[in-house]
Amino acid sequence: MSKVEQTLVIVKPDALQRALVGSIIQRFEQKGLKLVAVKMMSLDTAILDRHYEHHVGKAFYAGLVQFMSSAPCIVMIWQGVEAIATVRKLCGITKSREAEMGSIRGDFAMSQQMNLIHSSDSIASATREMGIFFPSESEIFNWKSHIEESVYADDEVI
Ligand code: 3AN
Repeated sequence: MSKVEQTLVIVKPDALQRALVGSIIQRFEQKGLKLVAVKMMSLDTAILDRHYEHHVGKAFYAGLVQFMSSAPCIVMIWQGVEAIATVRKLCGITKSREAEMGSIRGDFAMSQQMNLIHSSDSIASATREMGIFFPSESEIFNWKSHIEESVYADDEVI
């Protein structure tokens, strides 16, 4: 079974407002992950209700929708060996002020809601979320990275 995974990342409105989009994307590139899809989107209630189906109805949900639709988001798919867990670690835990230093939330954020970034938390979530934000296969690029043989040993990419 291949260990190469794809994971959905959303750079949230607070990151755009704080001009952190470039710094956040740079973290993923520097780690050695491969960008295979990217676009800017305004997220409306319909798409947020699908994405956050497990949070609909919670006390913080109305505020979350208001925040997530307050400015556009950058939606991306990153690919790599065990990319789902790796990207979660790069992002840091939900409550940013307690997130590990060195993570994106740990270094750049203080809030539990305005925590700059979302990433899929499992293979099932990644598959579901990529289907919501990138319903067309034509938006996902299968390109040959020239640095990959310096990022991974041959027997790591199976
Ligand atoms: P994560 O994005 O770290 O996977 P989830 O899925 O638990 O976290 O929550 C989704 C989003 O909902 C968070 N990124 C955050 O913006 C918001 N959120 C989660 N819990 C709270 C809370 N207790 N109060 C306010 N916003 C929250």
